[in-house]
Amino acid sequence: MRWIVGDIHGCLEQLDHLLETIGFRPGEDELWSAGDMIGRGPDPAGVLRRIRELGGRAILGNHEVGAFMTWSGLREKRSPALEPLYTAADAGDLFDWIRDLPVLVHLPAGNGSREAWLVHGGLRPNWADLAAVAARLNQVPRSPDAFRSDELMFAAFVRCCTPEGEYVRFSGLPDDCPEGTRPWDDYYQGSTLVVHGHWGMRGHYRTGSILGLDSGCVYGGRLTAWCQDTDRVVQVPGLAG
Ligand SMILES: [Mn+2]
Repeated sequence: MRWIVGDIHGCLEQLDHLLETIGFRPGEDELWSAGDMIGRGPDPAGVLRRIRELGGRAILGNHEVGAFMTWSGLREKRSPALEPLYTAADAGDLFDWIRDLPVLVHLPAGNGSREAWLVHGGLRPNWADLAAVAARLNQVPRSPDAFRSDELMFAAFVRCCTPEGEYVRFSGLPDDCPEGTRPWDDYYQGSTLVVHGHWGMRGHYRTGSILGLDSGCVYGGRLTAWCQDTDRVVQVPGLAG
């Protein structure tokens, strides 16, 4: 079974609870994070280690982008919640792994299941050939400068954007997108399912071709996982407020 988990944000206990609840079988099942494994929550290094020790995979979320930029000296902001990661004995290893995480991933269909694209924030309106975009965004080894690329930032940060593909910093509800912008998925014309995280205020939702998995675990919401093979959604309670 292939499981995709929404934004974990350093909530190791909740991740472990979720894995136990779904009966995750290391070596048999496949684990994916939809990005934002770290940031805000209590144990960022623990979450990264757990995912890696289970053979799990992940895409880049905006919190991984920000943390990597701080780690590599590209930005000064140092979030206190990430100190345990910056000072971990294995920080070098963990950041080497983060540096080369893909940004946009195609998850092939299994037995009767639907294929999907996985991205943390969303897709740009003018991205027609997603395989070509993924090939650009997922190129490794990734140079630190690649973290500043418009396309990479868009995929990891967007919630509301213009039809031309300019995103705005906004974290409220989809109906309240700033003037001139709409939720990125309003522009999506494809029929392939797109699975994303990043929009905790919107929570877990499903439309015909979009599946949102960020249900605000670190804000006292829930941690959500979706099984691509069975189309099952499982949730556990998030960090207590
Ligand atoms: Mn995010």
